[in-house]
Formats: sequence, structure tokens, C-alpha cells
Amino acid sequence: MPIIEPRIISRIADAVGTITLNHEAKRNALSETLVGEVVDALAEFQRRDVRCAILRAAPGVKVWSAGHDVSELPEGGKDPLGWRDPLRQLIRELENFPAPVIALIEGSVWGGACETVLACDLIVATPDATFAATPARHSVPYNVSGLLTFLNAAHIHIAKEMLFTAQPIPASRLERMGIVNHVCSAGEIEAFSYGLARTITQNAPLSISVMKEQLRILAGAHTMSPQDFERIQGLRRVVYNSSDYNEGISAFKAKRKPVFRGH
Ligand code: LCV
Ligand code: LCV
Repeated sequence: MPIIEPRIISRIADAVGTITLNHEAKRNALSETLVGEVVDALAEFQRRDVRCAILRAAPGVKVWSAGHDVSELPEGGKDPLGWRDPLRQLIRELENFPAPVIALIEGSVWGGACETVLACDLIVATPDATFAATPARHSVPYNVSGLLTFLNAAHIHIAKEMLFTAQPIPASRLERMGIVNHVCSAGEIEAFSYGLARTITQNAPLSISVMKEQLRILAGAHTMSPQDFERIQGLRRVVYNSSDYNEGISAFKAKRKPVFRGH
């Protein structure tokens, strides 16, 4: 039985829980295994009354996370971002975790990892950190609650630029738009992030936890008629049943640029 190296490192000190993504070989891709370990760590943090969590990668990393594990995307005909998808589970766990989660970002953030960072409560990044929303790079039909994460974090024009261009956007630009809370040099970002975490741990955890849950509910309070939802799901099905969707996955696996034909 092959021994699976842990994909993350987690620790607790002074009521601050730290999760370090630690699967460099696959650029911290959000695989089912890695997400499972993050979910277990958050559950342990809750049991140990952690009052603030920090989600980071190894110091000085080039790629914070390459996003959804493309090798785990279903072949055409199945919703690639259904309820039980690891990325969807990760987003819900971060949003439901009863204490603030600070995303400490160094390096590049891709696809579902971009949404993961935006689903955290505060974002601290180095100036050269970049964020790329990539569904359009892989012909993936992103899902409704996933797009709402982008819309809650960014003005619709910025969300559209990120999603339609799929290009990396620097943290410094996102800070100017209030999407990233703080930009700190690589030498300061750790001390700054833990300082922020400690400030939070000094405040009343029950008050913070109930405000976080209220803000989650308010941010998600969007009416959508069942008819609209069904129409959107039908439109998404056209995308994940398309040959473009399969081309996106094959091109990634073949390490070549995809050629999309619009069907
Ligand atoms: C699995 C990977 C990945 C990966 N999955 O290193 O948002 S959506 O809708 O798009 C959603 C579906 C989603 O999140 O899709 C994934 C979006 N992510 C991306 O488009 C980024 C894909 N990765 C890259 O562009 C490069 O890997 C970066 C720029 C992140 C790093 O480039 P670098 O040259 O440093 P490699 O590309 O050589 O990757 C090292 C190993 O990690 C695997 C990749 O297949 C390779 O594995 P092998 O050594 O076995 O070949 N890997 C990278 N990203 N998302 N596996
Ligand atoms: C009654 C006061 C107050 C006061 N109430 O002067 O947003 S929520 O959920 O928190 C909501 C419930 C809320 O708004 O809660 C209150 C939030 N406010 C604060 O936390 C600020 C509390 N006040 C202070 O930190 C200090 O008073 C400041 C920094 C504002 C001023 O300091 P300074 O040294 O100039 P004192 O603290 O000596 O206050 C002078 C007098 O005003 C009373 C205080 O009790 C004192 O009265 P006595 O002279 O009778 O001792 N006082 C100040 N704030 N929110 N009373």
C-alpha cells in the first residue's frame, strides 16, 4: 500500500490555526485528498476553539495553488462542479468555519484556488502574487454559487475581466479595488498576517462567529426563480457536454494549448 505523503501541514498556536498547502509536486492542486485534509484540519481547529485560521502555502512558493485538480475533472456528460465536488466542499467549509480565515498569499493562484481565496474572510498577499480565474481557459461551465463568490468579492466588471480573460491579475491591482485587504512584502507578510490574526483572537469569538454567519447568509441572499435556475443548469450542461470541454481537459493533459471550436 503506497504511503500517501500528507498534502498539508496544520498546526495550532495561541488560538491561531495554520493550514499550509504542501503538495509542491502537483502545485498544491485542490485534489480530493488535499481538500479532505484541509476539511479535517478545519474540524480539528473547531474542536480546539481556534479563533482565527490562516490558509497559506510554503513560504516563498511560486505557485500558491494551481486550482482544481484537472485530472479529477469528470469526462464530459457530468457536472464538473457539482455539489459533492471537492472544490465546492472546500468553499462551503471555509464559509461555514465559525472563525475568520485569513488567506496568506504568495505566488500564483489559479482557477478554483482563486475562488477559494475569495471565499476566505481576509486576504493578505505579496505584491507579486497573482490571481487567475480560469474556467474560460478550460471550457468549464462555472457554477452559480461559485460565480456568486466572485461577485461578492469584486465589482461585476472586474469579475467579468477575471473570468473572460482568464489572465493572472496582480495583487497590487486587486488591493486598489478592495478585493485584497493588504499587500505586504515577502519579508513582512507572515508577521503582518499573524498580527492580524492575534488582534482577532483578542476579540469576542461568539460575536465574531455570529457576524461571520450573518454576512454569509446576507451575501448569499439572492433570489433566483426555479425556472431561471433550471435554464442555467441546462446552459451549463451544453458546455460540459461540448467537445470544447473535452478539448480543454485533453489539452491540459497533453500540455498543449487548447483549440476551442465553440461546440
Ligand atoms: C492537476 C496539475 C495542475 C492542476 N491539476 O509546473 O476554475 S476552473 O473552472 O478552471 C477549475 C476547473 C480549475 O480550477 O481548473 C484548474 C485551473 N488551473 C490552471 O489552469 C493552472 C494549470 N497549471 C498550470 O498552468 C501550471 O501547472 C502552473 C503555471 C500552475 C505551474 O507551472 P509549472 O511549470 O511550475 P507544471 O505545469 O510543470 O506542473 C507541475 C505538475 O503539477 C501538475 C502538472 O500536471 C505537473 O504534473 P506532472 O509533473 O505529473 O506532469 N499540475 C499543475 N496544475 N490544476 N495537476
Ligand atoms: C457609555 C461611555 C461610553 C459608552 N457608553 O474618556 O458596536 S457595538 O456592538 O460595540 C455597540 C454595542 C456599541 O456601540 O458599543 C459601544 C462601542 N464603544 C466603544 O467601545 C468605545 C468605549 N469608550 C472608550 O473607549 C473611551 O471612552 C473613548 C476612547 C471613547 C474616550 O476615552 P476617554 O478617556 O476620553 P473615558 O473613557 O474616560 O469616558 C468618559 C466618560 O464617558 C463614558 C465613560 O464611562 C466615562 O464616564 P465616567 O466619567 O462616568 O467614568 N463613556 C465612554 N464611552 N460607549 N458611557
